[in-house]
Amino acid sequence: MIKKILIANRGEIACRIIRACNEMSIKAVAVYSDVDVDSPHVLMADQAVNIGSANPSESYLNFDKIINAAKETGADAIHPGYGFLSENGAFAQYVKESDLIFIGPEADTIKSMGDKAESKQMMFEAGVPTIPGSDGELVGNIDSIARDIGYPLMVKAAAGGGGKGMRVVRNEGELDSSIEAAKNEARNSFGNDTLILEKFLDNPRHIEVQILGDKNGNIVHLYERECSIQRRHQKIIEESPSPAITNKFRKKMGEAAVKAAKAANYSNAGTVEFLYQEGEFYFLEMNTRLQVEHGVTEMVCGIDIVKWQIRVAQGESLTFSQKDIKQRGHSIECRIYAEDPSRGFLPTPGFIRKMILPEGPGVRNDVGVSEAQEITSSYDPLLAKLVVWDSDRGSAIQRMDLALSNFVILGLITNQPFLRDIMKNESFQKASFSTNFIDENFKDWDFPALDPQVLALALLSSKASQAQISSSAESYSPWSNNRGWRQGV
Ligand code: MV4
Repeated sequence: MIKKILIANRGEIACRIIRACNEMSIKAVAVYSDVDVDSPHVLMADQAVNIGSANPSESYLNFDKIINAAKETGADAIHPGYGFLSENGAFAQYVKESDLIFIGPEADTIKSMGDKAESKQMMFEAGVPTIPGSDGELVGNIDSIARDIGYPLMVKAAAGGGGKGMRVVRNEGELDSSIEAAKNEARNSFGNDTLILEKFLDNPRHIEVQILGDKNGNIVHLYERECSIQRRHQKIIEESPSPAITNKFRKKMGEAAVKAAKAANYSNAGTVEFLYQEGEFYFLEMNTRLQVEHGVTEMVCGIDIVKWQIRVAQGESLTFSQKDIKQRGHSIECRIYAEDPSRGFLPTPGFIRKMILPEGPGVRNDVGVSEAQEITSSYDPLLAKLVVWDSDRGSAIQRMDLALSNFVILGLITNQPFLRDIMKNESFQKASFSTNFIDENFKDWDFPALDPQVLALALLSSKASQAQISSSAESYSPWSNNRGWRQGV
C-alpha cells in the first residue's frame, strides 16, 4: 500500500494530486524550486523539499534531485502530473529501479508511444484507424510515396508531438524542401530526424478518449473530450461529451481507444487522441499521462481519475467495467492563462493582488495560485481551470459564462474576457467549429475599452469593494458591463 506520494510537479496539477492524497489518507510530499517557495502546492503538502533553482533542468526536470527528495522523505511513489517528467520513459524506468512506484504506465509503453512512427505502426497493425500515409519509418522512394498518398500532405517528426516538427506540403514542388526543413528541425529539437508522411486533413476536430487500465489486464474508456478550441497547440476550452458525434460513433471511438490501449499494453490513465473529419476518425497519438483537461471527464463520468491512478499503481483492480460507465450531463473547462489575447497571447507576469473564485452548483475551480503570489515567466502561464457541469450543453455554456463573469484576478492581465467572448460566439454555441476556430473568429480580438467607473471600483481594494465584487450578481459584476474595463490594470 502506498503511504506517501511525492508529487514531481507544481501549480494547479500538484494541488489537484495533493487533494486526492488527502482524501485517500496518503501523505503528500511537494517539491519546489526557489521561486515557488510560497506556492499553494508547497503550503498544501504534508512535507516540502526545495530541489533547486527556477530553471527546470535544475529542479522539476532533474531526475536525481527528485529521487533523492523521495528517498529523504520516505515516499513510496512518485506522481509526475503533466508536462515536466510525465512522459519521460527513462525517468519512469529510473523511478522503478530506485524501488519507487511510478504513478503512470510502464516505461516501455511511454517510450513506444513517444515515437509517432512506432505508435502509428502499432495502432495500424492492431486495426485502429490511422491517417493514410507512410506507415512506420519513411524509407524508399519518397516522391512516389508522396504521390500515392496525394497532396496536400503533412510531414511530421516521429519524435515530435503537440505540433512540433510538422509541415503541410501543398504540392510536389514543395516536397524536398519541406522534408529537408522538417528533418533539420527534428534533429535540432529531438536529436532524431525520423519523419512520417500522411494525408493532410484541413478542417479536423480534435477529439480524444480517456482510458484507464489496471495492472491485471482490465482496460476501460471514460468516453471522449472535444478539444478543438485551441491555438498553436495550446488548448483553451475543452468539453465532454463532444457535441460533434452520435452515440453510435462514440461507441466506435471508445472501442478503438481501448483497442489502442490494449495494443500498447497500457495500465494507468492515458488518452488516445483522434482527428475527426467528414464522419471519419483517425488515431493521432497516445498521451501516456494525466491530462490538463481530465476534470471534464470526471464531471460527466463521476469517476475520480487521479484516485484511480493511485489505486491501480499499487496493484488494485478496477471495480467497474465498461457497462457501468455512463456519461451524464455536460461539462466544459476554460483555462485561465496569464496571457494577453490582444497582443499575440504574450505571457503577462505580475503579482496577483486579488483573486475571487466563482462558486455555485456545478462549478469547480482547479487553481494553483493564490493572492499576493508573483507569477513569473519561468513556467507555464496556466493559472487555473474553471470547470462547470450542467444537464445539457446549452445550460453548461450559460453556467460557464456566469462563472467567468464572477471570476476575478486583479494585478495581471488574464484571458478571462476572451473566454467570455468565446462563450458568446454563435459558432461555439452551435458547436460548429474545428481546430481552426480561434484563427477564423478571433484573429484581431481586443479588450473592450476601459470604463473609468468600473476601473475605480476595482482599484479601490477596500474591504467594501471586495465584498461587493464577490457577492455581486451578474448585473453588479465588473465583467457584466459591455463598456468593460481592462483586467489587470
Ligand atoms: C495533423 C493535422 C492534419 N492532418 N495531421 C497537431 C498536433 C499534432 N499532434 C498533430 N497535429 C495535427 N496533425 C494530419 N495528417 C492537423 C493537426 C493540427 C491539430 C491537431 C489537433 C489539434 C489542433 C491542431 C491544430 C493544427 C494542426
